[in-house]
Amino acid sequence: MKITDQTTLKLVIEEAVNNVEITDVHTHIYSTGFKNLLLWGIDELLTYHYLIAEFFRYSTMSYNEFFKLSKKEQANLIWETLFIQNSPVSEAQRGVLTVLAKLGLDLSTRDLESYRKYFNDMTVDEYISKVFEVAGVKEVVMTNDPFDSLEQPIWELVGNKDSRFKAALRIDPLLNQYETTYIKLQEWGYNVSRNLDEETIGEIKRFLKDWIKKTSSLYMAVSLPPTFMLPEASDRSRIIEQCIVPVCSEFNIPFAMMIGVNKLVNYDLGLAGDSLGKSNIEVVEYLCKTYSKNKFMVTMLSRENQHELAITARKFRNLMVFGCWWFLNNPSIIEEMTRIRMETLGLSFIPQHSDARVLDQLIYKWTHSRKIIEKVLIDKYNDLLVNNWIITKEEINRDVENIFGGTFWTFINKEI
Ligand code: RAT
Ligand code: ZN
Repeated sequence: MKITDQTTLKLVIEEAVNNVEITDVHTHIYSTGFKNLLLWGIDELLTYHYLIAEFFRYSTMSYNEFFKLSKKEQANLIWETLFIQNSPVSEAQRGVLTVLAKLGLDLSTRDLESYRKYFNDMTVDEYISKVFEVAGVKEVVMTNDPFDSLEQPIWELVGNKDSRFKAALRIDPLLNQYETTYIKLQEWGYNVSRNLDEETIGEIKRFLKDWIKKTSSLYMAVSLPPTFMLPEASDRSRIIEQCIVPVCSEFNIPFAMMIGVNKLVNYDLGLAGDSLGKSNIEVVEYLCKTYSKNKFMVTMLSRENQHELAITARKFRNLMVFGCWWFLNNPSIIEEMTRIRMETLGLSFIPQHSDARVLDQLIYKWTHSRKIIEKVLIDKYNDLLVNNWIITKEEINRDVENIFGGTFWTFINKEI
């Protein structure tokens, strides 16, 4: 179907974006086999660490006192403070409302207990299917940490049985705290030492290969500080170049780098205490150039890095830019970043991931992002129409399928 006017164009784009089934390339949710690691329901939604940080903007309660409370008590306090005593206009606050509204709950009552009851009446299996359906998500990539003492035994015993959930091997401790992590590797039977001698390098590679196979990971991933540099005389630099890069190459999987987090600038806030800083784009250039047969997925946390990251992806086809990470997940910034990327890279990038930590968040993260990406697409296709470039419905569907999942899968399966 050829589209020759703006009204039809808008309707066709809206339909395509609303109906597309998403592959969410980075989340923190898990299939049911992972038991309590999968967070869901209203109390988890309200105690999301983004909201804990926002709660302390208003509250004078001590951090300690707050963290001693039960989850339900924390949720009550956050509801009262961020939703009743103040209007919930921040993106994370608005997100809770979008979830409840999309689930069909009546927000006019503001009755937290009745919302609790809705979740209590649901089994987790029913709820996973419900959330995937409402969010229009067909599959998600988890964050799988072999160093997590709760997660590790699950992989040893059960593993993942739900094909809607895919794995990604997350190796922060190996790259960011090798000085303590090597002891764990020793305990698990890998003959590593504090010094990265030849045998240790071989054993770290064996560890990585074992876990890629055990989890069927689609990519290896790490989050990194703004000071991340490479090459340099550090454990991290050596492990990346001598272990990660060759193992990723052997399995033809990308190395995903999430760059720019300053951990625990406020230690007392725990997970809510991390911040950000501007990072070095040179490190991305170095890796993409030096290891041109390797694939890299990169997202950066600072707004200031976004333009140069998009430009770097023009220079290196082995680089896939993805998502509006964490503090960038605000509508104004998502729109800006999506425009920069589309104007620079066409459709050859992954505009968004949800980063959902609570299952239910798939609903709001994707409801909000779909709308923004749709708005940018309408503008961009309109620019084509002005020049009498007649686009078809099929072409729009193809493009939308790609940016919401196809591009990721093509990159995963591609030999560079
Ligand atoms: O967005 C978040 O929830 C952060 O706490 C992090 O998990 C971040 O997304 C990460 O993957 O390190
Ligand atoms: Zn994350």
